[in-house]
Amino acid sequence: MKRRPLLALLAAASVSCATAARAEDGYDLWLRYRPVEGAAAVGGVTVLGESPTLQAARAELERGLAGLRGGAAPSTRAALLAGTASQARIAGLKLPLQAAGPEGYVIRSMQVDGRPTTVIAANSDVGVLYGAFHFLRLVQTRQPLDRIEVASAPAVKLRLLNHWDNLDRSVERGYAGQSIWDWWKLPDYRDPRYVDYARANASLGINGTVLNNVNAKADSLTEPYLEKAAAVAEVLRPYGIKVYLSARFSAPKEIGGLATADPLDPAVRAWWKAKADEIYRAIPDFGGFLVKANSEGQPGPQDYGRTHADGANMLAEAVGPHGGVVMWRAFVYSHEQPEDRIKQAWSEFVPLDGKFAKNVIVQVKNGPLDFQPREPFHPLFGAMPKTPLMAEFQVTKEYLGFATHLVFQGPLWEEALQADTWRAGKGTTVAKVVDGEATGQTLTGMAGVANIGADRNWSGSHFDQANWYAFGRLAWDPNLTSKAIAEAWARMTFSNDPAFVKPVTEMMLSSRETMVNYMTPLGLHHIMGNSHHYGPGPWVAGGERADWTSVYYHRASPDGIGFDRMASGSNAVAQYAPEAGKALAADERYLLWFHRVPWDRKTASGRTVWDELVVRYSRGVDEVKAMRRSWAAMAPYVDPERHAQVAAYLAIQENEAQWWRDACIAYFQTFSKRPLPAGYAPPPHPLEWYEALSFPYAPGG
Ligand code: BDP
Repeated sequence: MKRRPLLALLAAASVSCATAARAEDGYDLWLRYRPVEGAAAVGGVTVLGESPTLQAARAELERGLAGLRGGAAPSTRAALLAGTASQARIAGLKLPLQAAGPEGYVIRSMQVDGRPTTVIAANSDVGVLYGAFHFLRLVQTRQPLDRIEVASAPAVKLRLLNHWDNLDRSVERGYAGQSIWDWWKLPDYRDPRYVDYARANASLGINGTVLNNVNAKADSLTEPYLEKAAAVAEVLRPYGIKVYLSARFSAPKEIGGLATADPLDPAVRAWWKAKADEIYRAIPDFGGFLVKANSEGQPGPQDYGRTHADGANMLAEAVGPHGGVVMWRAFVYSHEQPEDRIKQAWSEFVPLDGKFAKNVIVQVKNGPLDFQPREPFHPLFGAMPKTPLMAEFQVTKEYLGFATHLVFQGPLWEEALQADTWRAGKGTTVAKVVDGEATGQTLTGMAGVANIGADRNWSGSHFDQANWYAFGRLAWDPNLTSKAIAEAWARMTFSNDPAFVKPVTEMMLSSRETMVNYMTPLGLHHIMGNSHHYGPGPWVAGGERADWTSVYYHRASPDGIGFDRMASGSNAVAQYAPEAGKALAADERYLLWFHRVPWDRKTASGRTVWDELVVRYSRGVDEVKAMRRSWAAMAPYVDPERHAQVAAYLAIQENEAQWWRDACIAYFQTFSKRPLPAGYAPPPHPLEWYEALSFPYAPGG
């Protein structure tokens, strides 16, 4: 080999240092605090007060600014002053703190004692912490720092993660390794990672976390596990994050030795009261219970002929005196009911409107089925005005390609939140129901099923961190655009360079529609692999219940395809306000959700339904190819370690998009009996080949 002259080698090394940042493993999330221009102008940090929360705010500002300044000293000409209105120096500034409420903040550039100062002020310590993170975001994303005028308060009260984490550290539908909650070693060992978890959540304004799976074990409510939960609560408390637990409805029988869990039985009620008292002795600021009852085999009040309200109210009575809430899930369906599965929640809950105790909030998934790539919004939003209602989104991507598909969920959630329910006239968006504007409810909330695990990068993939991030930002402000969220995240997580930010933001924003194209175009739904939900499975039939199959939902036959949910069919459309139902039924994105149509029916493009399906499936694959190209061009802006992992995952995604396309086309063609439109390649394998694939060890099961 010819030796290169030393000089050339040195030059090459310095170029690669300047362009590709040092290797990163993703642990730092969007709180990387790498040097940015402009940070040097920020003055030294003064945080008034010494509570643990204020100490956390000070530590974050110091850590963040030290990193952002790249080791340079703070500017001596400017200052940074943070504190609550209880401090005379802050009160004296007469900032408009009224609107900030108990958790909001004001950030202002102003003269204080003759010096240009950035002031972060709030009514509470946690407001200061949230303000500190907001300020750091401004620096990280290179916003102008000399004329800041920010006032922000959360639109919803409960901004929660729901961990579907089991006591053995497995995570239901988790694709990021084991649970971060190391129950075995708690309470004695508190993984330092819990602090970083708290910091990341506080940076978004998340203020609660349900530690255990909704498919709960009663053991979580026993003394040893309460001690463990109390240890976690202690770590999270300074960051404004309350701990909640999923409660198993039959716990009084399983761990209480009672013969029944009937919510109207006085002994059962007394048991829950005593249990709640015990919990609050261990965790004085315990948030409350999350309950999945009478759904998918979980016990519940209906086992005793009682209603969801009877069950929820019993628990509400137990935690109420301590200020706790009960989040009662509306994700219910039972096999005895022959009704279209997507109608069941509405049928069971709407008659109970107004019957729940004040501290009960009904938790409703974004759509009426189950976190599909695309669903219309859940008809319960706006249909229970006398009941607090919170939205549940799935951050983990159970139906969206697990951790290896790059799918940014901002657009999915934005679509749901901005959907018009029409319940109090035009413009009654889901967001307005969720934040209480439409109903006047003051107990409001948003829950995200966490995608966090023990993987070094937290979420199983670098881009899935964006989904955690987006959920938190939307919980604070459900009217944020997914574009603004994607852009801020991309800047903080990777690079502020416009040559990076623009294409990557575009890739993120179109990624959801791309996934819909290669998985479930034109309103198809629930056609994934059985039980593990990995990959295509439109042929799934039989088994213990029809509504766990694919054929139940797509109903393909030689005559056509789709589920008739109009008046001629299940009439699920009637669960919406008439204007909303009309709009949804006319929207081609939901064609096969609401209608059963012949294969030759013309779509908006002028193509038949069959041709359009093939075109969309193929487009989805082409779009993933384009994502790969666009990511390949980003190499100069990203450290090699993260760049390579994203690139490798995109290759998996392309293969799997192709697999979805080919398997679905092979399957549906057996009914459509039509050729593929000209220029579209036939699936490389016969249908049987796809059907024979099996995945006994898919993660998240
Ligand atoms: C479905 C999941 C299942 C959950 C259920 C739920 O497949 O694992 O237990 O939702 O939300 O999406 O309770």
